[in-house]
Amino acid sequence: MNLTLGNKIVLVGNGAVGSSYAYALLNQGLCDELIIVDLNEEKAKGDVMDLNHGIAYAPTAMAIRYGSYEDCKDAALVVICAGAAQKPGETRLDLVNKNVKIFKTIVESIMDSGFNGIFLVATNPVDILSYATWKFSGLPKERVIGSGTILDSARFRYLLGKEFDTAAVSVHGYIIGEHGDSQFPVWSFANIAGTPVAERLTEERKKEIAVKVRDAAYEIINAKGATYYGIAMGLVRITKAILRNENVVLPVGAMLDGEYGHHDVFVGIPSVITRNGVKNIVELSLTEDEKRKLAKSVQTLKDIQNSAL
Ligand code: 6V0
Repeated sequence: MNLTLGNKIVLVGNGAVGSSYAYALLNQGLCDELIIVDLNEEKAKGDVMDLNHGIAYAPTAMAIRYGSYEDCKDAALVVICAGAAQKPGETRLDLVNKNVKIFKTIVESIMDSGFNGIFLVATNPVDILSYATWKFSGLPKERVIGSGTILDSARFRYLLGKEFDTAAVSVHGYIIGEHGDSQFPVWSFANIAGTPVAERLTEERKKEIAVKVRDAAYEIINAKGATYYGIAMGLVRITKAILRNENVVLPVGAMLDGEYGHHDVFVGIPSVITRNGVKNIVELSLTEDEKRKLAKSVQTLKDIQNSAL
């Protein structure tokens, strides 16, 4: 990557997720410049004004303005939250064809600007659209990151934290695979301060927790129409890992290239994140059952990928 790039971020898609991301970014003072691009120019300009009125109380100064794809030229990071959202009763995968089309136009316009940074993708179905971004952009796989299972893993850690009355930050565990119905928790690695949690839970309780994590989006969408705060925090966490070159392990959407025996597919998987994007994928020693579940999740994604791209 071009390390002369500063920490300018372009946000494409300023709906519920995008605007929550912008707000979380402002609160954490992570970049000097934030450009917002959206088809709905009026709403985006309104948000730009509103966000600017919070700068006096933000941790650092930030230039926030409405912009265009031309602004991606010297951006370190382009975050895409644009597209159609999941409707009640609709699975994430139902959205695929609609959003692949939108992404072709968006990603090609971004690349036409001369963009040479990192893509972070949140739009659903996120694993397929991360793959589409990689394909349409022609960038090395390391420079396209999906939000993957960052949110699902946070939901998992939150629930385990409640279960054991321990802060979620002290709970370590990953949901891996598709950001969708075939995802699963890696129980063999879930721990609090190195102490495995699986052996302290009944099979029935483990199943309940996994289902609660998997179906959380449906529950929230039924209650309020969309989910956005949790994913916004997850996106900001990934943004921080990139811009601060953290070398931290996060469960993001990364391209498997032989890891876990799979190729040519983006899935949520623990990965080391740096200023250059995905430095490497962490290969957990999965149990046979977990390997089977990952293979099933990969196959689900590949079937859609093959028909949509
Ligand atoms: P929203 O509130 O409808 O916002 C979508 C935004 O995209 C709107 O502002 C549109 O104007 C804009 N838009 C649409 N087409 C274009 C285009 N061609 N160019 C520029 N802007 C465009 O949806 P919401 O913000 O709720 O969700 C956005 C996406 O995030 C959806 O696909 C969700 O399913 C997805 N989510 C992903 C999550 C994850 O874990 N990865 C979590 C929650 C939602």
